[in-house]
Amino acid sequence: MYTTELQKSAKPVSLSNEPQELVDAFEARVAADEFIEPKDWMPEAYRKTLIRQISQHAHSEVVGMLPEGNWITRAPSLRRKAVLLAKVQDEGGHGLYLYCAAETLGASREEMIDALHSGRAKYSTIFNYPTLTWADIGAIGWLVDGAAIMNQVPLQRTSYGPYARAMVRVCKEESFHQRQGYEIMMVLANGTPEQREMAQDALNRWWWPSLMMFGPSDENSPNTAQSMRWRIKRDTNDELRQKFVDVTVPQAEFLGLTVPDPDLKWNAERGAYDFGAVDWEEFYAVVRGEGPVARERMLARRKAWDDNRWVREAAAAHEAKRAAKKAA
Ligand code: BYC
Repeated sequence: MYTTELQKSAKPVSLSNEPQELVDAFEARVAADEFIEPKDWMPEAYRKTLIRQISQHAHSEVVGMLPEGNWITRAPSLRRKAVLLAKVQDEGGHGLYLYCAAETLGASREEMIDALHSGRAKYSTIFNYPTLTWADIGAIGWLVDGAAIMNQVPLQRTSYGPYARAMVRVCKEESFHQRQGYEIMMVLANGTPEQREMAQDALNRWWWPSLMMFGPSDENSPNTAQSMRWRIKRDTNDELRQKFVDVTVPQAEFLGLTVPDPDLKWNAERGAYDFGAVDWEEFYAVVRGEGPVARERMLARRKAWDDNRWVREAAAAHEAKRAAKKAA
């Protein structure tokens, strides 16, 4: 319902210097739920919006490797290490599919990475919080990957073909990630009193930042109306946040843990949970780069880029040799 209202209120696409018949044909294809493919004509603003969202999504996956990568050597058993290693590798893979999807729109990998490293590009606020205990790895899998799935399942039907197809595999992997996190939480929640306390503490610290992952409230989301109209986004930020709360609260109850929100209450009339207000000041501060470990995250990314320069150079030299041999 809300979605329809937003779609109606969306401003029409800028037609300034784009041929009306091309715009009309594009809009008709989107309205018919056809995928738009790289070589198809598309409005410049649609291309730009996609490059913005897909590259930010890619950056989030790659920066998202850091908080968990930090725990690979400290995971409590060989099994936990192997599983976490696989998860972190998956996140790197997601980043690659997404950078490739953005490249099909004409963005260059170098430009995108440079925008991240220079602080011009955004990435998800969630990765600017520290992972203090092993329970944080459980909470990230359960809540952060859980929120990611909620947001990404509808993106499998986003209007841009390469982005939608990348999401199919990403969602399958995220669903494994969510389960591994929940399993860690189950073991801790049913463990010693100290382990239980650790699990509760992780839930206390990750709950609100996870709700912030869905972005600003709809009334303060400058991009939602147009992205819904173009079917890049299929649900609004608030709709997905509500769905996440409704699915996750019973999971917390099953663990015997308490969601840190005194206003959380089942609303039988709406068939959904009412929940407290997100601290938007904190959200915007983290978006501005003032998150607790924002500086460390960017230093780590820049260092990895610099330290691995030789790999990129060797790969380029190898490719040049191969091409020269082929041409000879
Ligand atoms: N953090 O108009 P809005 C993962 C920005 S990784 C930072 O609502 P939009 C994982 C937004 O970009 C999963 N910035 O924007 C990885 C916009 O700024 P600009 C990451 C945020 O795009 C490793 C401004 O605020 N998922 O799961 O319509 C380990 C206004 O917002 C945030 C994705 O990237 C935020 N939380 O909607 C474990 C999903 N929220 O660009 C797990 C794909 C908003 O106008 N992205 N902003 O300057 C999306 O679905 C949408 O871009 C969003 C925002 C819902 C995030």
